[in-house]
Amino acid sequence: MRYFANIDHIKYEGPASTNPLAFKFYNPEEKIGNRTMEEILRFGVAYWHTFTENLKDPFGTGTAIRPWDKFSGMDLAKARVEAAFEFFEKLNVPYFCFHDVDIAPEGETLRESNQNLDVIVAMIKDYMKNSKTKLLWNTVNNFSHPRFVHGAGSSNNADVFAYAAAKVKKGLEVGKELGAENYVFWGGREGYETLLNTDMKLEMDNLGRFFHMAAAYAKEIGFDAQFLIEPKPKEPTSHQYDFDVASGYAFLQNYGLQDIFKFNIEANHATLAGHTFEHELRYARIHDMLGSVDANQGHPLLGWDTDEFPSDLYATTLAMYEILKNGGLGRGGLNFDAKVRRGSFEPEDLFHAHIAGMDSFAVGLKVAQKMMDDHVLENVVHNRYSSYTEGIGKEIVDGKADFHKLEEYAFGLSDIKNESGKLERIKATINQYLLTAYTGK
Ligand code: XLS
Ligand code: NI
Ligand code: NI
Repeated sequence: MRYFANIDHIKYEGPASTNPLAFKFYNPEEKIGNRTMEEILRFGVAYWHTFTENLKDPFGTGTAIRPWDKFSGMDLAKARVEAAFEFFEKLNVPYFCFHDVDIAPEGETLRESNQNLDVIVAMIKDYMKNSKTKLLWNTVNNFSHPRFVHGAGSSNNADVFAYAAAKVKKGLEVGKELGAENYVFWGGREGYETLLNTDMKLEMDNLGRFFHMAAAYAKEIGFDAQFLIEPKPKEPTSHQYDFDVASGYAFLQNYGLQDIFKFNIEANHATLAGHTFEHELRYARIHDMLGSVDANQGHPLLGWDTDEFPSDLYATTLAMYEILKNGGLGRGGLNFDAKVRRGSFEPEDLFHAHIAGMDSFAVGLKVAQKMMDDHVLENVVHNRYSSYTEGIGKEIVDGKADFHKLEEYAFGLSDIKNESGKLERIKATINQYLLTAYTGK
């Protein structure tokens, strides 16, 4: 307990608290329905943004002050593990997530990288024995190193395909060793810069092969984590193959992978794809493909993956509505794939950021649950589609109508009446719930 010496355990103190290092809304033990907030929200800390990130941007070097940065190499990697478990305990968070290169430095060779990983994984395993914090998911970074310049599983270079496969093989072994609930594939550089030099069909077929090989190996070693694909439309390549949930789902179906994978949905990736966060969650949910969530938010004025901590209560409410409708996240969770701003460089900011995010989702959970208890949106939708519960509408959904029947019916219509969608009224009602879920007034 030495990296955040001035910070005590973060406790729930309620909405009236003025202590910045306390939860105002996230009360882990509070029951919402028959589960606690902790059980429903399943918060996770992203190792890369919290312990590895130095807050550089394209115009300047890193600003982050991190007490463990006085070390280097493997000593730095070990110091980060100590800092991480101190942070997890003080924040009282049930999960964490990492890429291979976040926890251990790459060596000169693949073998050396794996040896570095073995040392740190053993250390993490040891720390996990005395910690409640478990591994939500791990993954490997197959995008930063120059060898992945043209992609990994979709690279034009078969040697790179092999190298990427070897890294995932190790990643699966690490996930098994640490008892990961899920294993994530974010496409990194799996896409193209230009079609002019790209064999799209071969690249996509190879990606399909890559995923099948990964699944086969996980089965072989008895690693039963849920596999997750994390869609993102652009950045770093101009087109990424896992553009959004809909295109990812089509890909999975094309390659016979739909029963092996679910989706890890990131808010900022949804908005980059021109969707709302709740759209992506809904699309996955209605196809029974919602696996886990990377909780963050984009900046409304910036067009890239800014990975901000979630603070927009409207967004967290609509996200939690989808998650509750899904019956929860199962083995998934809410991983803060989010980083503090470059100007928020003090170690304490890491706590403030997570507290803000956790409180925001706790509010979203409570408001969404209350709206569901009162059937607010369910009633709206039920009434709006009532034409399909009787008469010709019922015949359509029951499969008893054809074009002849519908034409005959249409000839008999004298005037067609539509009803208002009442969007403004619905939004006003949501505001009412947002403002009263805690006060009850
Ligand atoms: C990048 C992604 C990445 C994944 C894990 O935009 O969000 O951080 O979550 O590789
Ligand atoms: Ni992510
Ligand atoms: Ni992202």
